[in-house]
Amino acid sequence: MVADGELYTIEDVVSQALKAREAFDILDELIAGLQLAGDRFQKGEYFVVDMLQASETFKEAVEVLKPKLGERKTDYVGKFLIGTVKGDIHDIGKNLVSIMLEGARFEVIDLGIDISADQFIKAIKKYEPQIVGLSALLTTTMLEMEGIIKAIGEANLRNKVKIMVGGAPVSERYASSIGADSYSNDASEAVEKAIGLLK
Ligand code: B1M
Repeated sequence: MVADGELYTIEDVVSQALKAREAFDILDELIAGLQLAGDRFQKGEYFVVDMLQASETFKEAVEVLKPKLGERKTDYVGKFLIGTVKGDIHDIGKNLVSIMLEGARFEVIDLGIDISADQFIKAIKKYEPQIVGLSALLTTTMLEMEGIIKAIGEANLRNKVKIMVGGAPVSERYASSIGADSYSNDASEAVEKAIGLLK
């Protein structure tokens, strides 16, 4: 249903499924649906608008799952500033990371998409987070991460924050080559590693 962009019926179907199944199992299937949409796009069977419809359907479904994925609690363990880097408008993975972090009692400040080094720096000064998270989904925009980390250093803020990077094209090796403190492959690993970074 996600791959086919069945926006208007997904909510009912996911609500029904939740009565019998675990939220995280359903989430895995929803992600597989997005991947299928991406494959169709790569083969030229889908236009951008079809991927957009798939992602809107995914988001609608996640709204139903949200209370089961991570309940928002307020006795925070730490502050996590997150954003998708400049030039990149993909936010589904970042949003999942944020939901799971909130479930693990992080206060999450989500700057949104297409965020420049300057915007990250202003937000670090304003919110004073312990961890800054950078997300990128394109092989072109992941290169922005290095510049953002450098700029944070030039603003004399590098020793005040830990930096985590993630997103489909990013790897552990790339993360350490650009001076990030941590890399996570998915949202649950991001939570584990964020807790580790606080220590
Ligand atoms: Co785009 N897109 N897209 N897209 N899109 C991909 C990424 C692509 C792989 C599709 C393909 O060709 N097969 C391809 C990238 C190719 C490349 O760079 N190698 C691509 C392209 C080319 C594009 C455009 C350039 C298309 C065009 O316009 N010609 C364009 C770029 C726009 C831009 O950003 N400037 C574009 C646009 C879009 C839509 C707007 C239509 C839509 C995004 C909507 C939205 O996000 N609101 C979209 C979508 C939906 C996709 C696919 C289909 C799905 C992405 C997704 O949400 N995955 C994607 C194909 C695919 O992934 N197979 C594709 C599910 C999500 C849960 O996974 O984001 O990886 P992910 O997040 C994971 C982990 O990576 C990790 O945890 C998350 C949860 O487990 N993670 C972190 C992510 N961030 C993290 C941060 C952390 C830690 C972990 O710490 C801070």
